[in-house]
Amino acid sequence: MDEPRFPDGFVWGVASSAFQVEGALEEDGRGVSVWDAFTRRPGVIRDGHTADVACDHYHRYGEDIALLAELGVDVYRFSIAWPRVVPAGAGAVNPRGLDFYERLVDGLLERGITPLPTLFHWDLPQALEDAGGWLERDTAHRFAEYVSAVAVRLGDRVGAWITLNEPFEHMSLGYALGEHAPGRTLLLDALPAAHHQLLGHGLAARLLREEHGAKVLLTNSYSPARPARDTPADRGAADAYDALHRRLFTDPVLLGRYPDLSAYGLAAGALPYVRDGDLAVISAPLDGLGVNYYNPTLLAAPPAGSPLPFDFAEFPPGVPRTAFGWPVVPDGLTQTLVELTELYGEALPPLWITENGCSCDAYVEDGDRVAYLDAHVRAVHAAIERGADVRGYLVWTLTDNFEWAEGYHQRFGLVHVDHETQKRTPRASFTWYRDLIAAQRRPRAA
Ligand code: GBH
Repeated sequence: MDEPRFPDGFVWGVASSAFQVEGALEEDGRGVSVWDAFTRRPGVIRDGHTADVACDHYHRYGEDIALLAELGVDVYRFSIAWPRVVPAGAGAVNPRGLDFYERLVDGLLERGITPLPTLFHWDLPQALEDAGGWLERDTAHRFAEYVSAVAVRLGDRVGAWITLNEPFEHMSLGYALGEHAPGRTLLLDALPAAHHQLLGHGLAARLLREEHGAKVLLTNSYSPARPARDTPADRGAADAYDALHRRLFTDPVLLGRYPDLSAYGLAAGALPYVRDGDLAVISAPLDGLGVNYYNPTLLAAPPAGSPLPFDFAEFPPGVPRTAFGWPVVPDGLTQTLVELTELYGEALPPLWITENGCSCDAYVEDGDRVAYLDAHVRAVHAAIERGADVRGYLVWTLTDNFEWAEGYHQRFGLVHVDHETQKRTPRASFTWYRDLIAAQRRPRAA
């Protein structure tokens, strides 16, 4: 098949996050985050890996900017660590923390790369977690204060911000299932962490737009919920998962109302922690919706006595897998983009693929990753042809990094990192992506 041609002005980029790459956890006055504490608990991270050094990006950011420039990306999505900026989560701002992001932003701008910072990618200051974390309403207000401090320093150079990364994953893995920091296992009692993250998003969105004239995006993970078998019970399970995974984090933002979770056996009718006026804040105007896509989710009816109205099912053995074991299903990305377009209609802002990529074991010759990325770029193009307004595509991620509970075992980078020496080695996928970007920029044949 011919190379797909994307619309003029389509944006290409890569994404990363602070805790996964920076290291230097104790430098320049950074406070402790929930992930610092979690990675020190025995048995929660594969092989006891920590992110104390990660990719040493805090010191090697210049080298990483040079790699971005070589790649030719338009935009770099990174995240700002709240504990560097407000070490205790509330109160005093740490100017040295902001200095680092200023150096990074200035370095990007010098190379003509647009910075796209995420303001929260899961590294909550531990002091706030000690006070209840995202289960507490207060955390939303502390988030807005931290965002304000960042925008005051960087708002003259940063035109667009992503408030939150994947609030569903943070709620479910962090507060419901205990697989991520802060390691709580509250199951459905984790739901306030959804509302308070969204409230924080809304408060931050309002101040960024009104006080700084900035554009605001929210990034969710989208994973089409597919019934394992075409039976009413499995379709019901898929609907319930869809309500919890997609609609709970999209309806309030775009439509100003929550889905009725009780219809899916997920919660009592009213969510008691939702106060009058909250939904007006949460549905503040949005300039773009970030879509992180890895794979669809297959759902089956739950076993008797399950606390949840769905059960996860396995894709059939014939479906290819990444090194992480995740199924490779590119048409799920087209499906997600087309469904968002059809379901939210006029209420949907432009879409951005803010993460897509795969784990692959290869040192440099990562043909599996090239195949994965190529198929997913085509899937985005197919969605555009079917009417989805997609403005950009960002690969997860530039360098191999600290992959949360998997430690350094999963390698998602276009660039290999030797975690002993910190040596960066661009892979075949780096060259492939560089060439794709260059080809897309060439003027069209008349
Ligand atoms: C993102 O989360 C994060 O934003 C990023 O920090 C992270 O490094 C990156 O992805 C890679 O993990 O059980 O086979 O169906 C991804 C969230 C949640 C995506 C679980 C895939 C299920 C795979 N993911 N999910 S499977």
